[in-house]
Amino acid sequence: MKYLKFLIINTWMIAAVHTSCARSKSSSEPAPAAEPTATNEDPSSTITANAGADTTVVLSNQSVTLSGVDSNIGSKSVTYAWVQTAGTSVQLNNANSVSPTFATTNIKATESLTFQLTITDADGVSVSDTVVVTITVLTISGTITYDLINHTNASALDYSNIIQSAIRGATVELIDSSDSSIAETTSSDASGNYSLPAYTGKSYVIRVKAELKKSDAAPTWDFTVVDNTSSQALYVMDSATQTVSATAITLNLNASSGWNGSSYAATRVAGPFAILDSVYLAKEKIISADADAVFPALKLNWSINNVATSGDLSLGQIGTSMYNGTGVYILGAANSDTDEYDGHVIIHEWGHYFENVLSRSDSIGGSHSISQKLDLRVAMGEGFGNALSGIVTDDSYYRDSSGNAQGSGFAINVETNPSSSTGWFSEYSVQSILYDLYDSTNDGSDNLSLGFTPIYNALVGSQKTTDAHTSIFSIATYLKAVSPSNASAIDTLLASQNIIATDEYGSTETNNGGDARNLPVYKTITIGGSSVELCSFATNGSYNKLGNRQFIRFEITSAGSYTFTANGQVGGDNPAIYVRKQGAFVFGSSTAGNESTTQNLAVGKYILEAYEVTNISGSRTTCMDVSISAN
Ligand SMILES: [Ca+2]
Ligand SMILES: [Ca+2]
Ligand SMILES: [Ca+2]
Ligand SMILES: [Ca+2]
Ligand SMILES: [Zn+2]
Repeated sequence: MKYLKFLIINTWMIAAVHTSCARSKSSSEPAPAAEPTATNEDPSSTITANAGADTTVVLSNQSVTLSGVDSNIGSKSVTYAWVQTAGTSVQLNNANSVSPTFATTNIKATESLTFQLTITDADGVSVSDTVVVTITVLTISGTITYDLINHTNASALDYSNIIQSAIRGATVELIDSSDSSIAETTSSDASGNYSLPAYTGKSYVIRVKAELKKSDAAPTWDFTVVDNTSSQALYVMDSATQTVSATAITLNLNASSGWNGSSYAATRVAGPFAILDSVYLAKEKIISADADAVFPALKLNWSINNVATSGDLSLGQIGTSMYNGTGVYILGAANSDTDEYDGHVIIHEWGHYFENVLSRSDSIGGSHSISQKLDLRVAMGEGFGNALSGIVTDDSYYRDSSGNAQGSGFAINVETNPSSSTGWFSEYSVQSILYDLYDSTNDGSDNLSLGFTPIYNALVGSQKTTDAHTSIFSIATYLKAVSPSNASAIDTLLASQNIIATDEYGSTETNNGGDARNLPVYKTITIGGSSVELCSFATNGSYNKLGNRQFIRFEITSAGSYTFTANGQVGGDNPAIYVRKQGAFVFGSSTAGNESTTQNLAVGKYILEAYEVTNISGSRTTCMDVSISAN
């Protein structure tokens, strides 16, 4: 503490110890050692400044008052000017008074603020002093967890082994009990820890939201777990009321499974947080490959009423866990099929969202299983979803629990390389290839450990703009292009699944899936030339199975009007044709009987899909002649 001239003791509102004073008449004034010149002045004309004593206050909703001192002013007229010189900026009210105030509402952690008072007299002589105000912030902090139920080796839920696992990245709010307003918001960290600054003397509820949100700068995301049977209300977990007095509060919260040993007897609070944590893992995996990923908003709809019956989504009739192009829906009906703890199922469906918004999928969806021969677009999408669930979790076992007391289930090891029904039409082949490309466990023909980044780069790069349909041919071609040193090892892996991918069209493929009519994968056609024969058949099942739909690739080199015809060879045939460009719908024609349609097309490469309409749900072999002519 140092006074320039005459020390005059005053009272001050904030009592403690001073720091320093300084005086200046001008910026060129000598250091204090030279100040004795000022002693020639009339003492009564010399002013001093005292900004009050350093102090500590506990954060509250009360404003803090600074207290300057009227020192040795005598009859002089002086002005006061307070400025903040250190610490998080606060708004000083009445900064030109002796005792200004400031609010601490933007102080979030204990810190010291420094303020300087300058008193200037009518002669322009000014003197200054500083004061340090330390704001002690009391927090409510702790760890948030949910009851994680893992699987038995038989893929049932293992209620004898419930682990309290961190709720990571979730929004945590401090709700002011007096008016239910949101006082503070944060997110839990990767260990489930949170900390919120609270005001002494107030009461709060801690609310944990089943959401992952970040919107400030890339990467950004917006994932929410909502109840589709309750107007898509967001799931939350609230604490008991906490009153802050003189000390910080430690408050750990756990979302309970609701399991009482034999059934779900209480609210299944943990369910939405289990879903959220699978999404957290998936999001983190993408960010590991792309630190600037921007995820469009996604709602994950879950309810204990979500049953394996199709119908009204708002009643829980979701049919199966699925992505419908807008949202993800997750089964939740106990004693039938619950999926909130089946993380691979959730990540598989999230993978369809990823394909839709950040990559590209031309899949037409529909029912499928790993043993079936599928439309190549479906095989790619479903195989990718299964592979992604293994990649994200670094657990190759895709498990789906179900049944009474969630006591049964099945598993698919995506690491397993199938030995039968292999090929470009098999999701089993696709998932094993994609997983083997990623993983570092060599098995079979797998000697590759590319990690996720090259797969991600192919998915969000060339796969989005392929002129072919999205398939194992396109992704494999682009993976070889981005890692040419691994091209031959990738070919070896593909060959072990009876796949030859020399280009995105599979032009040199020889595996016909048991029917010569499936090759080439994309037929070619001469515009204005002879018709091309395609055969649609359902020997592998209907709608989305291999052989239902056949493809022709063609290129328009001159924009204009073109006529497309598809004529069945037998009475009763009902062909339909669709044309797409880089996966986007251009036109479709599906009338009774044969098709003939005239369309204006821009220059570019297109894929024509033709099929027998009966094969959407039934079985009929229809061979048709397709032609394209310029008008
Ligand atoms: Ca399940
Ligand atoms: Ca591998
Ligand atoms: Ca492997
Ligand atoms: Ca037709
Ligand atoms: Zn799927």
